[in-house]
Amino acid sequence: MNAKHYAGFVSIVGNPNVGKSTLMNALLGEKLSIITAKAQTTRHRILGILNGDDFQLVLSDTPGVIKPAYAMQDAMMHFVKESLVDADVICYMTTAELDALKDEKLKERIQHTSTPLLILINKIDLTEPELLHTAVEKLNEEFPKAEILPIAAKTGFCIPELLEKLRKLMPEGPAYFPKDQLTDKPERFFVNEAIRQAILEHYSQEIPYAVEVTTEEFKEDAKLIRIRSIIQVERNSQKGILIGHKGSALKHMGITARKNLEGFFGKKIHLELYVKVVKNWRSSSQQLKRFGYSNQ
Ligand SMILES: Nc1nc2c(ncn2[C@@H]2O[C@H](COP(=O)(O)OP(=O)(O)OP(=O)(O)O)[C@@H](O)[C@H]2O)c(=O)[nH]1
Ligand SMILES: [Mg+2]
Repeated sequence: MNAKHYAGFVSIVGNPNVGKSTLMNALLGEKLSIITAKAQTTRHRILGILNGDDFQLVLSDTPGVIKPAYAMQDAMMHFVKESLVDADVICYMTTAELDALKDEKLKERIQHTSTPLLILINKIDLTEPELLHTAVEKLNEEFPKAEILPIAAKTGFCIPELLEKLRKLMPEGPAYFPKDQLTDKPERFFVNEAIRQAILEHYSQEIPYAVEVTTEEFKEDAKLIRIRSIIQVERNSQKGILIGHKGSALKHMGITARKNLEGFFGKKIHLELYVKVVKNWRSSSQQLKRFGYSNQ
């Protein structure tokens, strides 16, 4: 029998912290993207590939939309726009507070898109019915062609329904990726992300935003993975804060990072971390290229 197969790209876009990465992980049933309570957690377009017998959904988790203040953020916004270009469905995620999208042009582009558009009102576990009702009315006016769906990515509310809708919106066609592939990113990317997640959780203010992690060594044997990673910061003062008194801050964060990595890889991890100053890397096109933000 010649069974039909459906495949396509789903772009998840919206303001920082609305729950885009939580949604991607919920749809995948995997902890692929890192999630934190801080805005601008995601910096890249991360593909999460959901495979079924007769379908392949290629989900794009993207950075939250911001007004770029330096070159790294320009690259982040490039990833968002790029994900819209090849989308078969756009999921525009918001909360019932309906905070304005930080890029008016991007909002207009989404409003006038010819691509099927789902508007996801997330975090409805925290939302008063009155506020949700007002939000749906306002979104209906602003996006007359879109379908609006209230969800709670964190609790799983309406996630199976959303998945069903996405599957139905996929065009007929062959898979884009091998059916056993989960993502487009290499192992080391997720090592860097697991460490960055620990940094986001352990340090406040500007430190997490001034940090980029790279992994120099990843050696896996039957029982253990040995990882050596470098945490790059922009200035000496940031290096001091990261390391802390007699190395105590780095040590504490390192324990969390190791646990994150053990959770991700399901294996014992030996982790070595070093801190290095790379002056103003967030504004240097050469450094950004080295860190994988060159896609402009
Ligand atoms: N109560 C509740 N919290 C949620 C829900 N979805 C996400 N969150 C929380 O919202 C925060 C941000 O979630 P993320 O998934 O990292 O948000 P994001 O949109 O990917 O953020 P950026 O990558 O910074 O743009 C985290 O603390 C999540 O646990 C939800 O449905 N309900
Ligand atoms: Mg995210």
